[in-house]
Amino acid sequence: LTKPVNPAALVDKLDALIAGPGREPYRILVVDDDQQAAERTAQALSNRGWQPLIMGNPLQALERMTEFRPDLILMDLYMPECSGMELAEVIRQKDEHIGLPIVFLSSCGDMATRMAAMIRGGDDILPKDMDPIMLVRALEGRLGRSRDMRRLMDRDSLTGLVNHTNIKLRLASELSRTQRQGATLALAMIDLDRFKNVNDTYGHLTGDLVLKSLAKTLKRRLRKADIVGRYGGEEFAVILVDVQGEREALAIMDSIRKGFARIRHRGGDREFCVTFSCGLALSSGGHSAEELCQAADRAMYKAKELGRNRIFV
Ligand code: GH3
Ligand code: MG
Ligand code: MG
Ligand code: MG
Repeated sequence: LTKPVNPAALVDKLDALIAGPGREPYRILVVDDDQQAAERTAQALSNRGWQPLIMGNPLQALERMTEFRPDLILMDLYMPECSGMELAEVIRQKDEHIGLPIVFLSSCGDMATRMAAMIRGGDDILPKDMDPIMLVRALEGRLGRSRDMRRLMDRDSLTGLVNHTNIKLRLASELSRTQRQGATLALAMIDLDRFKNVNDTYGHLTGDLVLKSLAKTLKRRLRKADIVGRYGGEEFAVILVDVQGEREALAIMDSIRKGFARIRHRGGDREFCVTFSCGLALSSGGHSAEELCQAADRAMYKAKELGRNRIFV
């Protein structure tokens, strides 16, 4: 930093260094019909290293929620089309948004309004003319707690991967982005071959170690942007974002398949290998998460039928 250092900027910089790289920046959805006010707020959030997305219209905001996956919504209480309270009520109807912090900004501080805002789904109401740096500070603790809680809820405890519910939400988000950007994504469904045999021969704990080892292999070999989830017991789902096409997706998954099949697992004083079968489905938009899961699942069963330890598109 160059002297003279702005104290707030210094604290932000040090905080960012302590948090370390690799942590996803907080995503904040700013909903406000007043463009200038929204941009002032967004600037303060960006300065803190967070990622704001401004939506001037509540319905537009609702549409982009799936894809943007906000960590918090900062919303003007009064907007022409629909009030912030109405939007909060609609958002709260979805299971995945029950714990999503919604903070209102309002210049109206009377008790009746505050009560109504809380009752209708808000978590807090802050003054609209609040100093942006103070606003960032006010949101920070709330964001940290809600991320920590979601990390516990969204992850599978054995493998640390994204769990079933969450991988489907991530797929919906990536499909929406894929369509908007004219890109292509691939979904790979993986199922371990004859895994019941592994448990029966070497025991359940050894089976668990094999599941962990597959999770580690997938994480290590995929790109950072790709998303890996534990879809079920011995089933995994991989979202390959931005692939050129079938050939690339197939090459990526086939190299992982070969690599994993070479790993020697220990079971007591013996060593053994495990393989998996994989089904691939691609989309450039126009499919629901459910449809793509079904297509990848069908392809996976085809791979089993054809003799296992292979990939079917
Ligand atoms: P296939 O090649 O047809 O997939 O054969 P399979 O034996 O893998 O298939 P099946 O669906 O019959 O068995 C899946 C097994 O996965 C049964 C279950 O005991 C095991 N499994 C599921 N979840 C876990 C887990 O968390 N830990 C362990 N150790 N085993 C699990
Ligand atoms: Mg307004
Ligand atoms: Mg299975
Ligand atoms: Mg299996």
